[in-house]
Amino acid sequence: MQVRLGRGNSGYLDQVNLSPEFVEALRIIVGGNNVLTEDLASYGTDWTGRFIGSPSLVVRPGSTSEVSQVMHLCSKHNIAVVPQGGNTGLVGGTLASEGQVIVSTRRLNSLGPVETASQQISVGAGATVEQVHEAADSHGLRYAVDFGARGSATIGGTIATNAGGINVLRFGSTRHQVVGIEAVLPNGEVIEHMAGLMKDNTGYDIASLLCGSEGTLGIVTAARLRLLPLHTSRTTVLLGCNSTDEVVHVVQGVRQQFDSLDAAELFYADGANLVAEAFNVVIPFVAPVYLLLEFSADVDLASDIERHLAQSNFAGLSAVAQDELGRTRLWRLREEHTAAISTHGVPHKFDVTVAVSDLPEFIEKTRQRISETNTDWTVFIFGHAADGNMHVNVLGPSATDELLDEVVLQVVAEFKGSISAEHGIGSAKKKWLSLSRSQNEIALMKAIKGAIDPQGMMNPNTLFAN
Ligand code: FAD
Ligand code: 2HG
Ligand code: ZN
Repeated sequence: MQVRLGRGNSGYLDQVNLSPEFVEALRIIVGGNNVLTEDLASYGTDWTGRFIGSPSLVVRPGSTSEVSQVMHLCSKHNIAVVPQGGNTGLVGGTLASEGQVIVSTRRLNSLGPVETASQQISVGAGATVEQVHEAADSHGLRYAVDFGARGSATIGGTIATNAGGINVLRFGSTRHQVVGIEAVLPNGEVIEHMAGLMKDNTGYDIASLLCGSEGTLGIVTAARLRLLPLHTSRTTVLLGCNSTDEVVHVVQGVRQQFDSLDAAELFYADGANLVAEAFNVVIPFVAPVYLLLEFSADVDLASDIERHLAQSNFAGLSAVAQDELGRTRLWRLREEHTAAISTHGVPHKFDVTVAVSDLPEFIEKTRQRISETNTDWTVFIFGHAADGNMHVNVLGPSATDELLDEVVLQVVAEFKGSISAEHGIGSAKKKWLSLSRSQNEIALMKAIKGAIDPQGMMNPNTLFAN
């Protein structure tokens, strides 16, 4: 059973039957081919298949001006709007009810020139993360945000979720890469602040406010992004560890020793085996816990890393890759977890953070509480070890089950962690927002939302439970 949305819960904004005049006015703005009223399943269902909405219409504007006109029209007709980029989000953040309109940003996919002097690029919100990587790479530069859904996730979506990924420990999350923003407010007004000045203390930081706003404040239409020098040498190391304690110990040592550490990813034998079976990926050696480390620098670091591990008494097995093929082979073991789990059913997903030093105890307690709740459920844990950000995936409970969510998120609260490290609150976790944010904070967020979106028309099923 999936979580299905029928009639919306945003009050007077839901008009289950969109008027022919409204639909015709949209067609005039974006062209008839870009107003879809049938076969909306790929827009209406989330990546996991757990959240199924029932949008009445999808509109695909091709420019900022078209987005502005669409928003003005929706506001005039009191129609709720759900922004959507690549639809790779994992928390039901693009779930639209009947009578609501999905604004797809995928046609806003322009890529400006890579500006090597400023090391910046301006891109449309619909450009994918991978397109930005390719553009930067061709100029000896690099875009710091990276993760498995790079081929489909859009820059607008990554800004709206403040996406994290594998390189946060070295370069920060999406928020830290955004140096300029263009967005359309619910009433159709355009906000543009794209100069990309490195120093600019002229009042509130609107770009930062939109980072993590999950489509509840407006539609990001373009962004200016910081790029970084691309190092000449990359070294990827897979370590076989005996315990989560050992992983934490190795990560701490490596971080202290190497400022060239880009990524430190943890996964267990059960997840590695699942990936190996699902996608025919070779596991180089058997271990209870794996730690995947990646370093980039302008010198070859392989022997330094080997020396460091020997000096810190690391006694497990390891595999090293410095070429693209070898690197990809090792990374698949980690990155294909999400897809491999989905081949066995529709999971419940949690993306949580606790203090890195608490990881061993947190993981043990989470597994214990879940098995006390239901011994038939299967649990996979993996994630970004240096950030204390674990992904807990559970197969077994029905999509609408809330007991599991309650159990896992309460453990997170006991550890004073965050119930969303990187995917956002969406519709999946809005009921539990108060576990991570105080009543005063939630009231302030609602006041900001009310000031920018007084009609409550932006993504009404996301972030706030009421
Ligand atoms: P969508 O899914 O379309 O939308 C996500 C949210 O952003 C929704 O609330 C939507 O309303 C809003 N939104 C989208 N575009 C706009 C816009 N232009 N303006 C305003 N609001 C907008 N996430 C991570 O953080 N780290 C990871 O490591 C990671 N790995 C992943 C691996 C896989 C295999 C998959 C499937 C997903 C992964 N994700 C990860 C989750 C997902 O890719 C990110 O949340 C991503 O940022 C979503 O981008 P999108 O374009 O698909 O957004
Ligand atoms: C990752 O780190 C993503 O691979 C997805 O954030 C996590 O599938 C998940 O739960
Ligand atoms: Zn992640």
